[in-house]
Amino acid sequence: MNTIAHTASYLANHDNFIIIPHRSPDGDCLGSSSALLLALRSLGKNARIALPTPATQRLSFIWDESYEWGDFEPEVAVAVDVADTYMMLGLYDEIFAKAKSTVCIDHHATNPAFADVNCIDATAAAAGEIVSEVIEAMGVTLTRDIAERLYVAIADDTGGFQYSNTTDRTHRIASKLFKSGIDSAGIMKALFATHTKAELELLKFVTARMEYHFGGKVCLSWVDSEALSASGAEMPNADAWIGLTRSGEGVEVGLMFKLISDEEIRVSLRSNNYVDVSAVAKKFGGGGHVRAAGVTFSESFESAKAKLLAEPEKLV
Ligand SMILES: [Mn+2]
Repeated sequence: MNTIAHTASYLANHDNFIIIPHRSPDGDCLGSSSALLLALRSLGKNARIALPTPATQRLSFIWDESYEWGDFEPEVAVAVDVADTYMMLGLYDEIFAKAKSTVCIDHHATNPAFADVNCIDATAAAAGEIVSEVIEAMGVTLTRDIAERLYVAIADDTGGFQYSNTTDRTHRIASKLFKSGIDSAGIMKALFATHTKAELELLKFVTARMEYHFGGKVCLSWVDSEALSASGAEMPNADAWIGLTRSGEGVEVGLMFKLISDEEIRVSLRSNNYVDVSAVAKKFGGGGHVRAAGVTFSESFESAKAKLLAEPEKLV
């Protein structure tokens, strides 16, 4: 594994970067990627971001079209917050595998270290914490734009500093970001207290469909094309309500099933206190963190549900 210092000097000694976040980009990977792009540009380097799937409206305030990958020959591909190569979808073959050299900056314990330079730290609450330290080690001045993107990254992956992954390191880094004049209240409101009307309509389906299992210790819900078309929402909007599945009193594990198609079921797993959902996800080829993980099934909803419910049964 490579250190922050090594990664920082590697980036400082190269040029023409393409930064790749994971598919369905969240605040952590988009905030970390855009902060890294701005930091590299402040050193006079070329940097672009290639998105495996588009960013949602929720995060548009940290995105600029000048970041977008277009006519650009990259030398170094940097995967940010990408737990494994498949999370880059087609961009892995198209860009990452073809780059002269590769870097991976990530905080997933399940990351197999797939790049030339691997800066992976599973104790970091967000990739944004690691990117903050890499940027500092490169000697980049923390502008308000860079600091706000790093703050979005860290706030999003810690649920607004609420989750158990939040540490003194998280707060120390956040404190440094405050010194660059960030609008913390505005960012928190945008991330956690603002929903589109379609998202709120979708919420009706999510709560109506909630099922409890194992004496109320496991709660699940599901979103399909019917719920999406009735609410006017899109599948990424379902992510706004994943946390609700574990918010019920007495619930340990929350499961949100996203029915992408008849044969593709994507499941988000969350836990509160003692179930390691990344271990559960890993059994079916997925991965993630102890309290937040994901897995994709290539089978029907009923069959994916039966398989997954057999797992928490052993754990809760
Ligand atoms: Mn992350």
